[in-house]
Amino acid sequence: MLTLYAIPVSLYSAKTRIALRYKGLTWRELPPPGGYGSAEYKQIVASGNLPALDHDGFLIADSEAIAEYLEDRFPEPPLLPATPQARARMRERSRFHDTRLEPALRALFAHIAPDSRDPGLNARQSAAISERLGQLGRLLAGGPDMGFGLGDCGYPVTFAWIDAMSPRLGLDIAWPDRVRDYRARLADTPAVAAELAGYLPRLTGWLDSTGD
Ligand SMILES: N[C@@H](CCC(=O)N[C@@H](CS)C(=O)NCC(=O)O)C(=O)O
Repeated sequence: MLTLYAIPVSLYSAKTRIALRYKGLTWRELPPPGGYGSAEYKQIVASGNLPALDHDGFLIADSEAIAEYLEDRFPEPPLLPATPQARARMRERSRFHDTRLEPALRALFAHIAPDSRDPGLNARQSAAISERLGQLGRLLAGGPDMGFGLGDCGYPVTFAWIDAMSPRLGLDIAWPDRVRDYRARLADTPAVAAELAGYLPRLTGWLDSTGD
């Protein structure tokens, strides 16, 4: 049995659900025992991070480690291409999301509520996110083109966050044409469409609950 520890608006949990959906897997989802950040959950997952996956008693945390594990255990349909170079490129795309684009967005998370907004930070992160999107456009030009892969799972969720936060924080984001095209292609992927259909209302509901 696959059990995913997740909370409703967790960005990386949504990324992992896209991989699970793409693989056609079924799973049950539980909130972290004891609550988010609890000592009880840290007894299960040392880092206390979400998401974490329990597969028949084997527990693994971190969305990248989980996706690679799913690829090893459930190879069809593949999330990685066949050649070493194309696999490396797909992993590069994934790491770019987790270590470059998403952190530029995450820097705003503590400043979403109206009374904690910081116009200077919003301007700086608008520039940082736009720069990362420009870099992503250039990365995409180098392939790989396998329809959908491991490196694509995080982007639809982060793009949705950028959209949802832009009007609230007055972000000014430059979307390169190549990234717009990529985004549209991802949105047509059934696993992405299914995840976003449930995720977007939760995301906007949560943002509204912060006071907007
Ligand atoms: N690199 C990690 C990042 C996961 C992450 O940042 N998760 C957030 C929730 S979306 C979290 O657990 N934050 C609390 C913490 O880092 O202690 C992954 O890919 O799983």
